[in-house]
Amino acid sequence: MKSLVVAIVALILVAGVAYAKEYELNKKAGDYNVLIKIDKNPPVAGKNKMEIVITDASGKAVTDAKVIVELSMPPMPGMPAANYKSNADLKGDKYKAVIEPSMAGPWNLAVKITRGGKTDTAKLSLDVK
Ligand SMILES: [Cu+2]
Repeated sequence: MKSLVVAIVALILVAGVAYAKEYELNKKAGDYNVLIKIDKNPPVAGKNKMEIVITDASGKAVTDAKVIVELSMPPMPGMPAANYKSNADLKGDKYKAVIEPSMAGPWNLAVKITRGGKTDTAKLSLDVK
């Protein structure tokens, strides 16, 4: 009986972790390490909440940068190129933004970090469902 309870608890934990799994990716932008999290995995057409944690070469959180998120899709048959830009706002030591891809498909995401007059960019591609 005890082992059954343990097995059920383990199952619930595994299911919980699988359910809570968000999109997460580490990227480099110049000397910065950029941790990108999206609340939906895979990201979806429509609203997705994004969280960005920027750390410098020494691992210290960067909180004095201007961060812009650019989302783009190259033109395709029946659709002109799409480009969206939004500011990521600092909350605590995280930058938060909402991205809204207008359709499913491959999107390019650029996180532009401007600090001390210099801009570094982390780029990634998103497979939006
Ligand atoms: Cu398209």
